[in-house]
Amino acid sequence: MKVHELKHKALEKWIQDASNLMKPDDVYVCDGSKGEYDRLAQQMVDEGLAVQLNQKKRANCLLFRSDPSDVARVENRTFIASKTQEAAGPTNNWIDPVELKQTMTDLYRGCMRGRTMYVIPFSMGPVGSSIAKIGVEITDSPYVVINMHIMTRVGSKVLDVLGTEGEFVPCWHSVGKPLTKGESDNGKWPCAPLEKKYISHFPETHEIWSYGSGYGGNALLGKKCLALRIASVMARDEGWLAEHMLILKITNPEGKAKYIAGAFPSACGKTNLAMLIPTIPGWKVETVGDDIAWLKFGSDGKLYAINPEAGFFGVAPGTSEESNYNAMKTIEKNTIFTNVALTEDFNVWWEGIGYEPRGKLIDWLGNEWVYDKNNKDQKPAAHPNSRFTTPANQCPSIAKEWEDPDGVPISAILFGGRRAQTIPLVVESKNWLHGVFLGSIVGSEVTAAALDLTIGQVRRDPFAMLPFCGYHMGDYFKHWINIEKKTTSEKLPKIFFVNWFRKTDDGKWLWPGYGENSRVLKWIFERCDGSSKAVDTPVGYMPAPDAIEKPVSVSNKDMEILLKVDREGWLREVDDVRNNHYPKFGNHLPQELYELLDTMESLLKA
Ligand code: SAT
Ligand code: MN
Repeated sequence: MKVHELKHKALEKWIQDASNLMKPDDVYVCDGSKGEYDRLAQQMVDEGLAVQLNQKKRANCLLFRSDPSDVARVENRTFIASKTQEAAGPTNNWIDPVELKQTMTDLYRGCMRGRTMYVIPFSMGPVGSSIAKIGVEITDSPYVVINMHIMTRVGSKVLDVLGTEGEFVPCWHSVGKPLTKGESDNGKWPCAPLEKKYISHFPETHEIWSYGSGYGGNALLGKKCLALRIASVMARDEGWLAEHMLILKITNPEGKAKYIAGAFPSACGKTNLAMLIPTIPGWKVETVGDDIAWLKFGSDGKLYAINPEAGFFGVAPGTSEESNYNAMKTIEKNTIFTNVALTEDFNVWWEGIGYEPRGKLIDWLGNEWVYDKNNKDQKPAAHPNSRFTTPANQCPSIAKEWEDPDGVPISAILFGGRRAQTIPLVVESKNWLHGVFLGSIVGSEVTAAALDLTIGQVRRDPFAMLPFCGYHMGDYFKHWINIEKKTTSEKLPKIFFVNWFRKTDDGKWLWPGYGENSRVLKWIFERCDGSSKAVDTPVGYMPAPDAIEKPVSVSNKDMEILLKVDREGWLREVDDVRNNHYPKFGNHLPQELYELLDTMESLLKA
C-alpha cells in the first residue's frame, strides 16, 4: 500500500514527516501477508544477510548473524525521557525530552538513505479487542518487519481498526546505517556503534524512538518498549498492570483449571515454565504467554490476563527436547534464528540442545567451529543470548483460550529470579501487601540478556521490571499496593516467591527444575483451593514437610535445605534491602514496605 492511500490522515502526516527527515529511497506500508514475509525473507537471503535453513528439517526457517556488538538489549542506552528526572526515577536513565529529541532528530536526519522505510501497523493483543493497543513502527530493517510479523499482529486489518482517527503509539526505528549510492550491506548486519544507540521512551506523549540497534528488545518496539515501558505508564494512569510475566494454565487430574502468571527476569526460564510438561501424573500445563502479561479487572472484580504478543522470542541455548519439548516442536518451522550456530546440513545447533554437534559448524560470528570435547574453555558456537522468533500458535502446548480478548482469570502470581543461596524453593505471601513487598525485593543473578551488565552478579530486579518500568519504581510499588483497593482481597491472586536455582556450596543444583517444577505448581494450585498444607514462617507461608512430593533425584537433606528459612541469609537480605535497595527510591518508597521489612527482621531475630 502507498502512504497516500492511508485513511488516517494524522498517520499519513507522521509518516510523511518521518520520511522527509530520514530520506529513505522509498516508503512501503506493510500488509502483514505471507507473501510480504516471504518476499522480504528471500531478499535478505539474496543479500547474504540471512541463511535459508534445510527445508526438510526446518521448513521456512532463517538464520541471521548479528553484528557482534548488537546481540542483546543495551540498558545503559535505554532512556525514559519524562519531563522531569524524578518521574523516571532512580533506576531509569533519563535525558530531558527536548534535548533527546534534538539529538535523535540529528541522528535520524538522512539515516535511511539507500534503504526502504517500512511502515508496520501492529496490534498488541487480538486485533480489534477493547484491550489491545495499536502501534505503528517505521523501520529501515526488513529483519524487524518479519520478526514483527511473528511477534505481533501486523497489517491491513490493524489499519481498518485504526479507522480515520484511532489512537496509535508512534514507534520510530532505524538501524542507523545509511547507504551511499551503490553501496549495499554486503551481507553484514547493519547497526550503529554503541555510543550512538538510543532506545528512548517519551512516557507523557506515548512515543518510542529507537536508533542504532537491530536486535530484539531494542528494535521490535511492540515488545519491551510498547507492551512494557509505555504500557506500564498507561496501566498506572488507567488502573491496570502491564507486567513482565508469563501466563500458564494448569489443570489437575480432576479437570479443574487455574491460571498462573509469573514474573522472572530475562533469561530465567519463563519460556520453559510456560511450556512445562509436568512430571506428576495426571497434571497438565498449557501456555497462554511466555513474556508479557496485561492484567485488568473484569466486571466480577477479578484480575484477568492477556498475552499481548503473538509469538515467542526465546533464548535458544539450554533449550532441548528434555528441557522444553514444546519449544523444540514449535521451532521446527516458520522460525527466525538469530546468532545460533549453523550445521553442515543447514540445521541449527546451540549449547544445551541435548546432543553433540557433528562435523564443521559455523559459529554465531560466522567462523568455522568444530566441537572439542576436551577443551572446557572452548568459546560457545551460539551466542548465550541467541534467540528464536516463533509463532505462538505453532506451540503444541498453546491453550485454546490464549487469544481470548477477555483474558484468563489469574489465581496466583509468582515472583522469582536466579538465586544460588538463601531464597527457598517457594514461599506464599501472607496477603496482597506482603506479596508486593516480596515482589519489591526480588534479586537475581544477571544473565546474558542485557549487554552491559556483569553476568552472575546478584542485582535487585523488583517484579522483574527493573529494565522495563516506564516511570518511577517507587510509584510503581505504590500502584501495585493500590490495586488491592479496587476489589475485595479474596478476589485477588495469591502471591508466591519461587526459586528454582538454588545451589550447594560446591555449585551443584539442589533442585532439578524444568518439569519437576510442576510439584511446586501443584502446591500453589492447591493453596489457592485451600487444600495443601503450609507452615507460618518469618518470611511467609511455606510448604509443610511432605506437602511437596520430593523428586527422586533430590535427597531428603537437600529438600530440607530447599524448604528451610535460612535466617542468617535472610537477615543479610534485609540489610541489603534496607541499606542499598529501598533508599534508592527516596520518599517515593511506600512506607508500608519499610514497615514490612521491619516486621520481617524482628520475626527473623525472634
Ligand atoms: O531482547 S528482549 O528484550 O526482547 C528479550 C529479553 O531481554 O527479555
Ligand atoms: Mn523478557
